[in-house]
Amino acid sequence: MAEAFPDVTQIRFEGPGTKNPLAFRHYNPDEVVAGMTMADHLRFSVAFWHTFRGTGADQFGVGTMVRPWDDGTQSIENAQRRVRAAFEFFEKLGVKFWTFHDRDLAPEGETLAETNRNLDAVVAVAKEEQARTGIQLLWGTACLFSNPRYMHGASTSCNADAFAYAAAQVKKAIEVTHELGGLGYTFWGGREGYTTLLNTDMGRELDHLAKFLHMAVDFKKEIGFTGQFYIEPKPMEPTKHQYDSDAAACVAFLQKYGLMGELKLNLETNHATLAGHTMEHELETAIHFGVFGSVDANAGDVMLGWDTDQFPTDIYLTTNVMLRIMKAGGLAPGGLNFDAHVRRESFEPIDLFHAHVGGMDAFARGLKIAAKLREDRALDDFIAQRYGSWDTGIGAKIEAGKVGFKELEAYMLEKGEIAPNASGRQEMLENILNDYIA
Ligand code: XLS
Ligand code: NI
Ligand code: NI
Repeated sequence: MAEAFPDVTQIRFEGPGTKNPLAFRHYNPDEVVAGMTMADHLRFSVAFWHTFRGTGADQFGVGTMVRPWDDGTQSIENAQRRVRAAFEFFEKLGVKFWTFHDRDLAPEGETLAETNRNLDAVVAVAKEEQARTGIQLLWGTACLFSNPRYMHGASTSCNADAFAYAAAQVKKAIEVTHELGGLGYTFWGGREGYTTLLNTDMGRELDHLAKFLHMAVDFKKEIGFTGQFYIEPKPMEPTKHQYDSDAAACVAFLQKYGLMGELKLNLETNHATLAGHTMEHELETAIHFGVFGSVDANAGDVMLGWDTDQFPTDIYLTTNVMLRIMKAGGLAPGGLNFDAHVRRESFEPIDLFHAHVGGMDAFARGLKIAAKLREDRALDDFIAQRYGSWDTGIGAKIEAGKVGFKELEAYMLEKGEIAPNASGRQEMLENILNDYIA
């Protein structure tokens, strides 16, 4: 097959001064930062659905993307050619991981059996390309939201047959993920939610979602798939209320249904902001409850209230994300998956490179800044000192569980008033952060 991107050779690190738009200014894969290579810290992954299936279509118009390797047909040959083009892209970009949905890879057939055969034919090419390049599958997933059969949801549908079909589809998706040596498998509940409670038995739907995940866990163990399972929080879109609305809601769900330890979270920036949270809030929550898994690296638009899935370019964001990832002890076996697409107006193949190079450089800068902040304890010392009252005296007794309300009443009756409060120094800390980002 002719090259899909003939004008691009390997993207290389040229350093901050370069004027070459197709070079890294900051991402230098073998450079060691805080004891680990940048490649190992960042574990970049390309999302096949956006980068190789995104058409640029929106509610107001048809697609705009020019993709010379794609003849626009639903043929298996076209699907296989697309996979080869994708691996050429991954290689030239220099990423080590990719992700896909079953239906991005191969077209649906007339029957489930034919659909499964189509998938196998394309997975065979992906397997060949993985072996040729050494690029690994970060996670696979199933598309349980596009086909009209899932209009009421998949595992949370009112129609039991939809649950059964989804189970068959996920079974196959886990099998091919296993076949490709995937490091994980993601459940994003595309339509697992509702649009009105007037027609919804919410408790029953939640029970069904849990049942579905338990079946998936059982099946995974049965076939010896050891990859990490993830659920991906998102509060809305396409439904009005999605059940996995944010990290905290996911923790409550996993706990109630006995799934803690089986699933971790794949956190996405734009989903955090849709939920009214910062990405760092979602990361802190997941880390605290022991369910941090992987990241869908993207960004929303402050002016637009939907999942615009843009490439991350904001250094404050990448710094804050990398601070938490380093705090969590790293990403592996997760990664930074660019669940992001180029704008409708950026329709040429080369724009795919600009987008990913920019996202990778933004994260490389975030990593270097976060590493320096940590090394200098520029924020950590302040936080430790802020909580100093808990290290000795009454604070230490409370933390150790040595006192109750009666002892605390006696303590306060004797002391009369609390020790003076100290300033939170937010503005000073913002200035320190700016110093490191500059
Ligand atoms: C959609 C989700 C989706 C998942 C994979 O908003 O982010 O892309 O990551 O199904
Ligand atoms: Ni995502
Ligand atoms: Ni998303």
